[in-house]
Amino acid sequence: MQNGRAIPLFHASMPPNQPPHPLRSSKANQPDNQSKDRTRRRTSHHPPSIRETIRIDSPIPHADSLLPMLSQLQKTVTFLALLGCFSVGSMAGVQADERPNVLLILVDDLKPALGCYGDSIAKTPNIDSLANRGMRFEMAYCNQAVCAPSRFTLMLGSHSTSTGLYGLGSQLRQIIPDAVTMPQHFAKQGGYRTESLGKTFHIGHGNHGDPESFSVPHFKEKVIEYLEPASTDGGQLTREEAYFTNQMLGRIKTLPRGAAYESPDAKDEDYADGRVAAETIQRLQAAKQRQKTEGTPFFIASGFARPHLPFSAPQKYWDLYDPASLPMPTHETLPVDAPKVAGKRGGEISNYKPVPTEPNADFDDELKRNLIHGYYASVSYVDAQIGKVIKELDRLELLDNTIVVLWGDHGFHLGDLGIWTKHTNYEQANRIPILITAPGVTQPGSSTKQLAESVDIFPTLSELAGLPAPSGPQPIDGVSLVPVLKDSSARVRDHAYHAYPKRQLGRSIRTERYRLVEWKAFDGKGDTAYELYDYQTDPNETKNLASDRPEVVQRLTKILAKYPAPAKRKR
Ligand SMILES: [Ca+2]
Repeated sequence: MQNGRAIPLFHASMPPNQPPHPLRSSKANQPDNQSKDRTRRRTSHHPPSIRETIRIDSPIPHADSLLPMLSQLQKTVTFLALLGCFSVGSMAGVQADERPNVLLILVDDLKPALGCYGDSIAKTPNIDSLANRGMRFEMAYCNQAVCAPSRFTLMLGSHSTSTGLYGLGSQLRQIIPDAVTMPQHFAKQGGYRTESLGKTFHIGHGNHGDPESFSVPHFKEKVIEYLEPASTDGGQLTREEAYFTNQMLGRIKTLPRGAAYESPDAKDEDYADGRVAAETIQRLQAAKQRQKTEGTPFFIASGFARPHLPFSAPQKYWDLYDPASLPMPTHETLPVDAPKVAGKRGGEISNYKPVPTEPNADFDDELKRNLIHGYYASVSYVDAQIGKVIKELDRLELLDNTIVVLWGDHGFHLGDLGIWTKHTNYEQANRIPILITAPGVTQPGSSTKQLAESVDIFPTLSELAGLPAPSGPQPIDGVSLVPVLKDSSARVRDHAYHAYPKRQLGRSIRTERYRLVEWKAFDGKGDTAYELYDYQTDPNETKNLASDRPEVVQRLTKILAKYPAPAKRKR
């Protein structure tokens, strides 16, 4: 990757008396002593062997030697930009004292079922086009495969095993009252105006979001939504609608089940994601104006609900797919020798009709096909809404000074291993899309096999915006991916970590080749069970190899042992 080209030029475009800015300065990627100390403290959760052996500093070894060249380069930089000589997005025309804007796109339950991730079924031209603008992380993982905890890991930069925020109803401000979330950090350290639309923090199951995180009131929208009267037995409050609107939480099972999917002839804006896209467009227009008149950078978190269940999407998105050619699950049993605790039956999916309510009941082929069809239709629906937002960003000429991140909060089982939805430590529930476009830093259409976690986004965006690294008070588990954004072959970590609490807590290490899961009681007492999967020889996780490959288990267990003892479950 030709990362070296952009950095000195942006460095050069900065008046010498300005503080260094990471989008334009390689020097800023070399932490000063104070921030080095902070880095050490905040990454203390990571195995020293990894932290100490991987260089995460700038790929430009002698950035300071470029300083005498600044004046000359300064004169030429605009000219070169006008000639379109840069292979990376240009920041030309942006004043040095301006910080880049951030548009954070959160998509609920989105696995990499996207064209840009090689899914040949998915019709996702807009997300594919976004991927073409920046870097795609091929091996990105959530830290816990369920909505609320996953969003906390993103917004805090902390693993759920570090904070104890494991549940859908976990209350952030009760557990860490003074937590500084990513948008708070941007507002406090960078003077950003921070806004939140749709599903950003999880609302429901007793949770009410986090108003403290944003400069203006949250634009709230529905997650569970129906247009067809038949979907709600004629307009009744259904189970999942009640969960997501904090109603009748103690009596959910007395309510009727809503439909798992519907496909009315409807407009995009008839559902929440169409309205979130329309409102995001309005906010971008206002932000552009504000930037002109007041110089205020924006951090807009725009959260989309689909492809979360129910698969309620306009008919035209269902029509993009031929049901007969959809990929049906081929391996529908738990891996051979997997511990029972690792599996998942019933739960969320059973709260929708016509899904069987018996946890161990098999789904018939028609139901499976409809659910898979609904998932893909929902992905295409959300893709179209995201496309409108990106188009507006382009029209407003904001793309050159706006960092765009697309993130799925966790993956999704579509019948593989006999599992539907999420809530496991397996690949399909934990692998997520992460796309990052950072003007002047990322190469268009680049990709990397760097293992990345949700917790990495907070330190990454902070560094890109020239802000101090996040420092808590919550424990910071993420590392900045900026070296990788500059050079796709750079490495800042050699594994990803994720966890899921069930009767026991399952903590997992995912390397490029393997996944180890350790199942243990929260208090560490009693039996321990291990799962080991080799994705080189068994990509579909058909067999637990823990007893066959003790040397690999031992090696990965040593990494896991260096993480702090897991926090207790709290409400
Ligand atoms: Ca989710």
